Amino acid sequence: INKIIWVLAGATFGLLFSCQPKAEKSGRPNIIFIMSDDHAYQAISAYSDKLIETPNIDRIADEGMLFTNACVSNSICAPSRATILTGKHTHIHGKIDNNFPFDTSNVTFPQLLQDAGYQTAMFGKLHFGNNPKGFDEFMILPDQGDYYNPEFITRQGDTTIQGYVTDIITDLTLDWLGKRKEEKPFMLMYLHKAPHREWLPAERHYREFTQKTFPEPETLFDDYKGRGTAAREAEMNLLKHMTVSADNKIYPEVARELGVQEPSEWGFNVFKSKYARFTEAQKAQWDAVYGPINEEFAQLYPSMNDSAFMRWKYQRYMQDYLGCIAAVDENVGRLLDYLDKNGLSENTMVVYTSDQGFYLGEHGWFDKRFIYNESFKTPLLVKWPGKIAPGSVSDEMVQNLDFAQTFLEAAGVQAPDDMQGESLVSLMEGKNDQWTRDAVYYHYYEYPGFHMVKRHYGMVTKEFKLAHFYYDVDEWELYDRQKDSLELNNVYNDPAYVGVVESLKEQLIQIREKYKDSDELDQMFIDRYKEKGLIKEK
Ligand code: SGN
Ligand code: CA
Repeated sequence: INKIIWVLAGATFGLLFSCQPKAEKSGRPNIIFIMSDDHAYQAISAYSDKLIETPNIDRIADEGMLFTNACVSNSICAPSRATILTGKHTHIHGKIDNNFPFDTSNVTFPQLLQDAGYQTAMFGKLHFGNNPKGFDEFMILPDQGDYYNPEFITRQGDTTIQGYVTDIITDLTLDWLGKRKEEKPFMLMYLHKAPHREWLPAERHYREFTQKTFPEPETLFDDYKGRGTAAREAEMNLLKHMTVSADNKIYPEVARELGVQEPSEWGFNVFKSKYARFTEAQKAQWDAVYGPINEEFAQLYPSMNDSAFMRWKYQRYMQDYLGCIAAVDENVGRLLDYLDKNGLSENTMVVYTSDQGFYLGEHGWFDKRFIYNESFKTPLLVKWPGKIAPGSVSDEMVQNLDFAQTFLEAAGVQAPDDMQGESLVSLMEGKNDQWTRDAVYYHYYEYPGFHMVKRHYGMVTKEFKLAHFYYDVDEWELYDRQKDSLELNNVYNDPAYVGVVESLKEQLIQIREKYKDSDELDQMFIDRYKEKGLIKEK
């Protein structure tokens, strides 16, 4: 009997003890998903140091893996975020553009992780028009959010926080990390608003960045010859469509006085509403740096020709855009330091990515949306000590579609059969032979709409990119990615590519079937635009 009592006592003690372990026994990893909004891979020094040094973001690649061929399936904000959460293409989860709200009956990976005992939290920009599901705690920006003194939506109500958005989102994130229960693993989504348009840097970066001059991309003065109607008609050219006030930060009264042709009144209104958000002290800091820029512009503008104006706009754009990145990089450093200091680095997978790529003057453009490289590719850096060898590189064609299954596999949770991506865990572990996908699918819908990029779908392999632009055109484009890395020559009608076109079109039919996309769905989404009055019937 004594023996039995001792065994029972031991079991009870063991049970009690196992209920309060410091860290979970099974060792399931924590997951931190860091995503910025519109952060081009060209502005991360792990990819290229032509424009900016990002030592903190680069640490993730130094300690882990750099993906050099990561891409999105629809290069626009909310659709990309919905794909990340659901592991499905946009025509399946239904969030095809920024206009329609996310259908919250979709199953998302955070819900599955939460069900599996993960603590979950989201801080920053979501842009869904509704609150995220599957999170113990969240503080999100309404819609696009603001750079200065931003408002946040929480389950307890809305609140405004004074300061700069990138710093605030990090403060909220670190605060939550400090308060979380240590006995459970966590999945944290840390989602920056920066460097989204209208590119307002933190005050501490105003001076440094506005004094810099950046190298111009070789296609800044692209004339769009050799491509189709879509490239020519897109409204994202620096000279023609970037606003001198909201984007380039010339005060509306200065621009008016000079008679600058603004693409629309809207640029003036955006500038005024953003400036109005500043406190008096913030206005003074702004004026101290941007005032002299305005004075200089007033001197130069009367004698500027188009190419000089284009060059000036490019520099102004880069100064503010890259200034925003500087704060993102510093704050990523704060988070990584926190993990190191608190013994969390070892068992945490840290991902850095963007909701899509972005044009930094390439082809004369800003914004995104196209299947062409700068918007299609997205940065992806991942560290996961013990699993990913430091300093490794993968050039496989991975997609934002793959995150959900990756995180579920890392957490040991079965992914639902209808998710459409592939877990990246084997690639991370260096088991490249287990990776079989060699083509990815792409589909963009938001047309007519901002920046007027036509609807198109396509397929991309390491060698080729095939795209079909439809709705108000019926045009095909083919790029030879190895011979034409700048994508300047559509070779769809080049006799040398007849065989390639034939075989890729066949593969495109198959990939559309594989992902359950179809002409009927394309039409259904067009009809949705008509019903909502987003397309005016002729
Ligand atoms: C805003 C921007 C656009 C941008 C869309 C979508 N204009 O409308 O330039 O393409 O957001 O961006 S702004 O000057 O008002 O910011 S997304 O990242 O949300 O998809
Ligand atoms: Ca975006």
